[in-house]
Amino acid sequence: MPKVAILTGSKSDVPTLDACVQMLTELGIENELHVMSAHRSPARVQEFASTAEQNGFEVIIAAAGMAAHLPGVVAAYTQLPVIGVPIAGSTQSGVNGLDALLAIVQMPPGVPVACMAINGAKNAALYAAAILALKHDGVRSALEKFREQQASA
Ligand code: RP5
Repeated sequence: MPKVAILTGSKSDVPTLDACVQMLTELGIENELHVMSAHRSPARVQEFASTAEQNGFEVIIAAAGMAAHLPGVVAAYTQLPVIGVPIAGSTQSGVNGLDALLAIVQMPPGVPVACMAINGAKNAALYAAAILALKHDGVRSALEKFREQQASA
């Protein structure tokens, strides 16, 4: 099965990403969550992103709050699809993730990232699955089953 990387800018973001890990796991998609920051540990981000494809990852989900440049920096170092998740974190900025949403959605032309809703961790997993379903029949079947169950619930 394919492998998805979930990167996030801080340990404080991890609880918000539980829904992403759960959804990927429910769909049978192997996933790894790593904390790394575009500004606090930029070398780690560069190393991970530039070797992600050769390490077997097919999609990267990158979540961050505030001035959320992690998805864009990751996308600069890889041609894999990058799905950004703006986080409304614990920090009392008063804007509830709008800062991160605008930072992620407003990528200048040339290096795109997808952008989910604020704290849209579950949809990031489902969007990653939709990309993988183009190539992996097992993911396509799992996604179809999920949609059917969701409709009947
Ligand atoms: C961002 O800054 C992180 O993604 C997090 O959402 C926010 C605050 O980080 P902490 O101060 O909680 O580590 O880089």
